[in-house]
Amino acid sequence: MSSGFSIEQADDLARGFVPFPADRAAQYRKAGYWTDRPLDSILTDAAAAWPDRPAIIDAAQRYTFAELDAAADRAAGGLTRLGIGPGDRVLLQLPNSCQFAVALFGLLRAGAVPVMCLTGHRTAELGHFAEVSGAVALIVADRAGGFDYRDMAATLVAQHPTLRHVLVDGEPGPFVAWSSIRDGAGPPVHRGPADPDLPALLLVSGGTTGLPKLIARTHNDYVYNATACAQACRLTGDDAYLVALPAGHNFPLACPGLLGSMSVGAPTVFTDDPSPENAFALIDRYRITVTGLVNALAKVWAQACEWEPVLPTTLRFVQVGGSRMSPEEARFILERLTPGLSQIFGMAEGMLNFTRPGDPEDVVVHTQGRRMSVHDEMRVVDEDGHDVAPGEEGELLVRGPYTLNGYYRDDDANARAFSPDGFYRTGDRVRVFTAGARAGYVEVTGRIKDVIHRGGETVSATDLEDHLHTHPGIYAAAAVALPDPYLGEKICAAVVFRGRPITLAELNTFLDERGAAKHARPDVLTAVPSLPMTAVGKVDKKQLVARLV
Ligand code: OOB
Repeated sequence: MSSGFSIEQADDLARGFVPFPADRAAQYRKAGYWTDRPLDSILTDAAAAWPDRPAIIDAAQRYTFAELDAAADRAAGGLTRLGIGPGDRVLLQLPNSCQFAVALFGLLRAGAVPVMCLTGHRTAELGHFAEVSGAVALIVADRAGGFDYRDMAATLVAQHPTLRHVLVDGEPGPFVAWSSIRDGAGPPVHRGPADPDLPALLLVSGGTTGLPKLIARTHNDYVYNATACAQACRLTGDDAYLVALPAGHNFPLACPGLLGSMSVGAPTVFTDDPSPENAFALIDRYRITVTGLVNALAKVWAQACEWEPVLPTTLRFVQVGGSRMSPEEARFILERLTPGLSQIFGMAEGMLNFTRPGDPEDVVVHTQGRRMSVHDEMRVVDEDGHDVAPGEEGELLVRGPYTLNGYYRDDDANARAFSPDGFYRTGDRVRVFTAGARAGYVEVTGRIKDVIHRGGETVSATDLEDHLHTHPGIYAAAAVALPDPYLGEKICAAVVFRGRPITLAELNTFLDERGAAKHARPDVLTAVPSLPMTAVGKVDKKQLVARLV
């Protein structure tokens, strides 16, 4: 192993990074959660233990762990010769494919810090990531999903001169071919990180308001995230994981995802086409046992089980998360798609909650799981920041062995998003059950700010959506605020109907029968063919409002 960082490189990476406080870091080491190993050691260890097992597979390629390990070192050699070195940030935006993993580990082995972009991000997001992170390079596909990433790269490099290199997987156009870096002649490189408490990679936040923020995850915290999640999900080498969501997202990357699967010697299959037809065929072909889905996709898969000729019968554990799922939706998925449903409430910022294999059905349907680690500290507070009584609703504040202590280079956000004692304010409204089988499990009841101020009343969008989702004629629904000269805001329900649309009057009769509060009913009902989605597939309310106004 060659030497790690120079002092200057470590200083530049550390600028604007908020580390774990020393006392808590010591505690996590003592508990054995932090092992002081670099993130790519997950691959090093897998290649040593199971060299010949399949590691990653896509429609065109496959690598064993030993092959991926060697490919990562070769790619690191190419990146190093290009001048990409320890601590350098590199925007990584590749579709779900083996090359995503080769590039990720190549960057880590070169000591560089990948910024995990999603394929749905465009110049606005990537420009922002380049600006904040000071990235020196961008790795993209030539084309994917009908979009030419080289055109976007040309715009980006013109606007962000710090982006010195663009590497293209496929036909490079005016840029450098990723294959020439990956397979170029020259010695392989395998660098260790100078400090496992420094960032290994940067994730992007999942919010739908404003531009995503950067989240630095350290080697120590992210190795723990992936390996502990794999253990809690009881993943073994007999499992096989399907990446159906964008691979750069925390969920399919490390919860347990690609990295967790690797840590137990299980293969990961990548697909860029999560349609039931394609995904079910892959699940059948590779005997996939585990995957992670957002709610909308899980519902599509569940529905498709009615007509698809090949059913995903090898699945033993299907994680669904990313946004709130009503008990009715959970039951729909449980009954139609898989008895192995697991709800997961996670965030790129760190903390994970999920239901475990073998949890009772009531827990799986009615909760979003329990914390991954006993060292995840949770507080539930009211508007004034005071702890609510046990079992009551409030905002979730968290800190722990894999939760960030500050966004990367964003003092303004950090002043708002963290309590003085270092808890991250999630913005999520939750209750933690105190008794029975659900004790210790969390229910996410909404976002603190996802409310509609109608007249003098504050209406929870989630509560109304939950009511709407119980209607048999409604496939999906989102409640949003629209401006109103008299009420300030009025309630608009945007609904995807299963068949014939129902009228507002019919809907209100239904809500009456369910006992929904009078002031919390839609003023406007709009039928839509589909709801707009974020890059990972959550309902994008900002875009929805823009469309409706
Ligand atoms: C996952 O991560 P992000 O960073 O895209 O989004 C995090 C936010 C959470 O703060 C919460 O508001 C929401 O997404 N969320 C849920 C949820 N899971 C996430 N809200 C209600 N119920 C759930 N089950 O979305 C993410 C990261 C890792 C694993 C799974 C999801």
